[in-house]
Formats: sequence, C-alpha cells, structure tokens
Amino acid sequence: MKRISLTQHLIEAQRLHNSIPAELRLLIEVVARACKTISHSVGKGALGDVLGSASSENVQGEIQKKLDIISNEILLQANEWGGHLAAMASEEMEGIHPIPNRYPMGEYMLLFDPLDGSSNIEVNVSIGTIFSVLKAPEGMVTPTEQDFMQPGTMQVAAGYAVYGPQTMLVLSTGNGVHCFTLDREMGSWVMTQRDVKIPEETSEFAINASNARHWYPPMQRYFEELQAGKAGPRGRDFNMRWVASMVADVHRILTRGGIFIYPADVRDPSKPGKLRLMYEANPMAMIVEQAGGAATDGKRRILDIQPHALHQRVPVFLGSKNEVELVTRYHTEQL
Ligand code: AHM
Ligand code: MG
Repeated sequence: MKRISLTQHLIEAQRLHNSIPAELRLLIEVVARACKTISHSVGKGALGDVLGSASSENVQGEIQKKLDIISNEILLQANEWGGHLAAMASEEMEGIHPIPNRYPMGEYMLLFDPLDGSSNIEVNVSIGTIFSVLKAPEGMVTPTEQDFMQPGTMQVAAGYAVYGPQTMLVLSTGNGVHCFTLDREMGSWVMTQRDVKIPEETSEFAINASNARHWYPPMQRYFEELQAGKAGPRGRDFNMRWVASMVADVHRILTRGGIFIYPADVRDPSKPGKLRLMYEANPMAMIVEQAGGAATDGKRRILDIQPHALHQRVPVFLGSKNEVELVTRYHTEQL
C-alpha cells in the first residue's frame, strides 16, 4: 500500500470531492498537531513530571490529573490563533472558551475531551483525546453556550487520538473513517487504514460489570443473556473486555467489532450514565456510524439528541449494529 500522510489525504479530499473546506482542513491539522504534542507528554511519563493529580476539580467534581490540565492547555493554545475557530468547549472547563479578541474569528467550534481515560494514566494503559467539530450558527457575533446546543448530526468532523503502543488518529469528516499512525521518527501522521468498517455481528462486549446491581431491568436482562452464553437464549458464548478508556474500547470495536456500553443506573437520575454527550458520545457515535455501526442511548440514536447543557451525560450503547439494535429493543419494548 502506498502510504499517504494526513495532509495529503485532507488535500485530496478537498480537491477531489470538495468534501473538506480549507478552513476545516486547517482545523483538523491543528488538532492533529496538538495530539502529537499530547502524545509526546504522555510518552514522557514520570520523566516529564506529568503523572499524578493536580490540586483541582473539574466542573463534574472529578479530581483533575496533571495530564488533563496539560492536554487541555495544549489544545487551547494550538487552536486559538489560526483564525478557523469561533469558540471551544472542553470537558475540563466549566464554560465555553471564545477565541480571544486579538485573533481573527472563524466559522467552526471545537469540543474536546482532552485526555480520556485519565484513571489509566499512572498504570501506563492506553488513553486518548476525543474531539468534535460543529459549525457556528449563521450570523453569530459573540459565541455563547447556546450556540453549541446542536445535535450530533450537525458535526462536520469528529475523531480521536489513542495514545497506546502506537499513537493513532482516527478521523471522520462524513466520508467514512480513516486511521493514521504517528510515525514518531518523522513526526507525521501516516494513513494506515482507509474506510474502516465495524462487523455487524459480534460476540464481544465491553461494560463495567461492577455496576450491574444498579442497572435498570432491560440492561440486567441483556447482560444476563450474554453471560448465559451457549446455554442461554443467545445460543453462543460472549467474551468481555473493559479497558476503562473509551478511546481504547472504541478502537478495539473499530478493529474487530464489539459493543461498548455505559448505561444509566438507579443511583442518581440527574446523571444518566457517566459519559458526556458533547465530548464523548457524539464524536464516538459519528465515528461508529460512519464505520457502519450504530450508537444509541438505549432508546434513541445518540446523534439525534438535542443537547440542553454543555456537560450533560447520556447512556451510551455503541458498536456492532445487530447487538446495539438488540439491546436498544430491550429498552424500547419497556416503554
Ligand atoms: P474521563 O473522561 O474522566 O477519563 O472518564 C471517561 C472514562 C471513559 O474513557 C471510560 O469508558 C469510563 O470513564 C470508565 O469508567 P469506569 O471507571 O466506571 O470503568
Ligand atoms: Mg472522557
């Protein structure tokens, strides 16, 4: 296979299909460059003094890790000055981050989870960055939180970087999903998989089963049937994997199929699930759908959800189509 770089891929997509406007291409390249910088910091570990907790909490009341803050800063600084953005929003910041007046304002808005899977930092397990790109509403002068309240179908690009044994960037601009591996010597992103597709059938699931006793009945039923294996109603055995980094779990599903679930549970109805719609569920749902999979909140398509708050949480069921449809049916049958 003739290797092409991320830049070449984006320029060709712009030229041949006119699918990527020049400003969006610039934006993606800047995000990709920031991910390279984050990957470098992650790779330094203790040598770079980047491990451990910072002495602060984020808006969700979670203790921030040093790398959460470093990664957030890297993304903010990289994206402020290019003239392609109007505002940014991050899982690690309470409010939106409008582009400072000293820089020109562009037509896109960027949302990100700067460092997903933070609990895995110290144990040297894969972590990542997730991002989503929206267009600023027509005629917007001063960006507000309200301008970000667009359903996931409005995303013009989404992707993630996974910092694992290899650093990879997975991207969709609405024309399939393509994967790029970071060539560490050359410092460039090289396409290593084009138009990835998730198998429709799977016998592998990813869920934090330690929460099982708190789940609602449809989820309990689905899980019990998976566990029953060959002898149960599903008639086959299922394997389980849970990395506790959504990027790593989704990347596995993209590679060999599977279903990823973070359901709501009975503990705190104001927090339906753990994952955030704008920074995690929406971008991953776009990637998964573009790869032929499905993504729901148990009842509806995630990409159709009209957001009402920047940091809102949603239950997430995504991956191989047949499995996502089945567990979604179990939930909707109960309505
Ligand atoms: P984070 O963005 O604060 O790292 O939290 C999100 C992560 C996901 O990557 C992962 O799927 C999930 O939290 C793991 O949760 P749990 O610790 O309950 O297994
Ligand atoms: Mg996260």
